[in-house]
Formats: sequence, structure tokens, C-alpha cells
Amino acid sequence: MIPEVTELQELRESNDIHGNPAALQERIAEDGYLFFRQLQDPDMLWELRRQMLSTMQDGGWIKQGTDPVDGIAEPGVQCTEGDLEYTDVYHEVYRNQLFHESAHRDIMINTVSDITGRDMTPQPQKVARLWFPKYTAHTTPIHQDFVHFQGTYDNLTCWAPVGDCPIELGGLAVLRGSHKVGHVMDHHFSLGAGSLMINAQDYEPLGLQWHTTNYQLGDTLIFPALTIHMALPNVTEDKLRVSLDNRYQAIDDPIAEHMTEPHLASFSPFNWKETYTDWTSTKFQYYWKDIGMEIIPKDNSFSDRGFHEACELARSGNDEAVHHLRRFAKRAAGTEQGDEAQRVLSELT
Ligand SMILES: O=C(O)CCC(=O)C(=O)O
Ligand SMILES: [Fe+2]
Repeated sequence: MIPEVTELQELRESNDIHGNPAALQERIAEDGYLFFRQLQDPDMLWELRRQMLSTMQDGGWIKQGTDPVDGIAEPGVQCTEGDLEYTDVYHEVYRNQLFHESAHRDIMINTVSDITGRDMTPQPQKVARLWFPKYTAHTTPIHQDFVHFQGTYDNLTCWAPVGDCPIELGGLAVLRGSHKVGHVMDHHFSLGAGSLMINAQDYEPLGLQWHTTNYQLGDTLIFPALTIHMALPNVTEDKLRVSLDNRYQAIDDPIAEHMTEPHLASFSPFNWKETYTDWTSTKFQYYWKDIGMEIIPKDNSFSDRGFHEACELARSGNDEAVHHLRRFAKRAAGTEQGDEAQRVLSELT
């Protein structure tokens, strides 16, 4: 399913047209992404890396006795989004003030505003990905972001590694020009992060190329909600991949309700008050309430479809679907779908 590395092309750099809105708009309309080397301040990101990985070391994910910035995973520990033990540590990391503030830097707001020609804001829900080595069955599969983040097709995802991210550490790859499909493609059950993927038979006929790079600290990839993308597997021996993927939207566009809550709050209860406990400034707390964006309900049809596919596949003995339902039943016990997952699992034994 993951394309061979030899099929991966180098991302096109757009540093030469940074600050030129017309050129940026023309290029993103053509390529479906923009990539900038060193867009974000590497010193700030290095400090963020130190803080995030120190929290992960306290949580038992980073090998004791090593320097947290080296990102060396504790042997034998592996978990991902959807596992309760993942959110236990993830939400500790989520309380980091610099992690949230970094999305509000002028360089980011100005860049995304130039790209869209509109006044933009980061969405309240900031996202970090903390990826264990050799946990490749759970890698983020091929998808379009709209199924997860919704709102409008014009929303921009900004993906940036917090530390250098060579190909083997599992950075992001985009399918160049894929936004031109102009609609949300069918998404199906996947064991990978987000649990939804586009099947090869649907995107391969587009005849498009995958683009990625050996990312360095500060490098930033920006793309709209219909661009097809995936993460590459983290095949390193022992290194955790740490990255940010924050979303930006026009202040006069609607926002889907779940994007006004902390990430993975639907998996394990977690709120803004808990997020802000140790902050030294209120400047970026609840900032979106002053903007007053229209809040629209989340469309659950994408995730519902994936869930029902997982149930069907589990019944026919598919191991990945069984794994998914076990994880799901544990975190969603007492909900309608949690009970359904449990029922399917008990039919199997
Ligand atoms: O970092 C990942 O594994 C997934 C990121 C992603 O899909 C995104 O930024 O939209
Ligand atoms: Fe994505």
C-alpha cells in the first residue's frame, strides 16, 4: 500500500515566491500544496521539541537516561491515537503553552493569509503527532483532510516536523495536483491514524505523483482540505517522530464544532481549562470566541461508514478490523457504537 521510495518525487520549494500572494495562489492552485524550507523559527521549534519530548519522557515514552531531544523511544512501548494510553501522555503534551502559541506566529498567519487572500486564523484544535518507531501498521493512511476536519474545502493544513524528519522517520507525502478532483473521495476503514483511507483503485487512475522530502527543522508543508496525502512509515530503529499539523481557516468561514475542542477530547475527556492550567499568559486562551466564527455540527457520516466497514470486516475475520474494534470498544464503552463493537467482538469468540 505504501508506494516504493523510488516512486517518491522531491517536493517543490516555494521560498522564492514567499511574500508574493499572486504567485503563491497560482502555485497552490496548480500543485495542491506549497512547501517552504525553514519557514518557522528553528530555535523556537527546537525549544518546543525539548519541552514536548521531556513530557513524553516523564510519561515513560522516551528512554530513561537519554537526552529527550534525541527522541529515543523506550523499548517495548508503542501506542497510537485511539489507544487510551496514548491520550494519557498526549494530553499532558497538549497542555504545553508554546505548542499552542507556535501556531499563532506572524509568519504562519501572514503566509496562510497570502495564500488565500483572506484574513486567516488558526483553528482552536491544534494537533501534534507523536509516532513510535516500527509501528507501521498504524501509519496515517492515504486520505483527504476534509473527512476529519470539515468546515470548508479552503481550510489549510500546515504540517511541520518538530526536529529533522528524514524519509525513514515517516514524514508527510502529498499527491501533487490531487486537490483538482474537486470533491471528497470515498474513504474506507483503515487501521491507521484517523481510521479512514482512500483505496488505491480510486486514486491511482488519477496518474499523479507522490512528493515528499527529507524535512529539516522549520520546513513547513501547506495544503488544502482536498489534497490527497499520507504519512510515510517510521521505519527507524528507535526514534519517535514528532510533528505539528495545525489547521487555518478564514475568520468568516464556519468551523465544525469538534474543531473548537482539544484534539482527541472525544477519545478521552479533556478540556481547555485543563489545557491552560500551567500557562503564564491568557493571550491565546479562548481567542476564537472573540472572532465569533459560525459553528456548524460535525458530519459523522465519514467515520460512521468506516466503523460499519470495520464491523463487517471483523465478522469476516480481518485482523486489522478486529484490532480496531478492540481499541474502539475499550475507549467508547457505554456508547452505542462502543457496545456494537463489543457485540461484534463477542460473536467472534
Ligand atoms: O502526521 C501524520 O501522521 C498525519 C498528518 C496528516 O495527515 C495531516 O497533517 O493532515
Ligand atoms: Fe491529513
